[in-house]
Amino acid sequence: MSQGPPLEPSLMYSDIWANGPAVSVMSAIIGPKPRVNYVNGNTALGGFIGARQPVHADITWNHAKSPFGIVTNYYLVDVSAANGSTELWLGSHRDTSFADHWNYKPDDPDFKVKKGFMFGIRDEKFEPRREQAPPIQPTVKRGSVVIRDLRLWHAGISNPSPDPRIMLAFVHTPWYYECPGKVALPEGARGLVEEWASRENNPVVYNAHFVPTQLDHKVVPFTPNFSSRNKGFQAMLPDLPRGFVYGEDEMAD
Ligand SMILES: O=C(O)CCC(=O)C(=O)O
Ligand SMILES: [Fe+2]
Repeated sequence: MSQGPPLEPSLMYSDIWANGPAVSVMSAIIGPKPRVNYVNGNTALGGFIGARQPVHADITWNHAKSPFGIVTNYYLVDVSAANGSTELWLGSHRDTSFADHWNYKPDDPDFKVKKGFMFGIRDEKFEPRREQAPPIQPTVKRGSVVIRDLRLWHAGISNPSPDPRIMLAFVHTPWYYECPGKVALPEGARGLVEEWASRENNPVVYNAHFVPTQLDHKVVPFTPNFSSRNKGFQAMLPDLPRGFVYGEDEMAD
């Protein structure tokens, strides 16, 4: 289930929405005052065996080969392979590009066979990688955060335990990247957001779209646009097709 955290200011805890140590690490990688462009969560309901997502990165377009996006995953329950912790391909972000993705060549006959999932890493790419560094399913304590590069290959794995596995996800980009992704928040959260942006230690800036009502986190639209609008940044991207950007391109059928 794709379901974000409640958007009620009294439940928007600063140690998750603006976690100091996580922001400190991210600021060292992508620059000061990281921008938050996306807030969501993945709940793997219990009682499922054998199902999995294809290996993918949360990217569907031509991207840079240096760090430009960081995801923080906060765990609200203890996780391990026993309850479907995310499969992670450690190090895969260090030498990857859009050419590793299926939709780099959408007319590829192999890709057409895979209709039903549009995106993901090409099989011929992840098999050699497995020989070098096979994927892991981490064991993580409730209340911990896993920080990962947006380019990292990973996959959701079904949760065979009886209880839901709950993980929150926040996507951050550098200030100069000009990412259009906005987080819909209630007007009542403006004070919190301003405080996080202006605090002395580890400020973090929400690219927020404030609405004058309460917001039901269960029905906010899924808008994962992590692309850059900075023309200079775009000009240094690898010479590859543009790919698909959510909210800007039509989904192929
Ligand atoms: O829930 C998970 O473990 C991973 C989900 C995921 O990677 C996704 O939906 O893009
Ligand atoms: Fe993902």
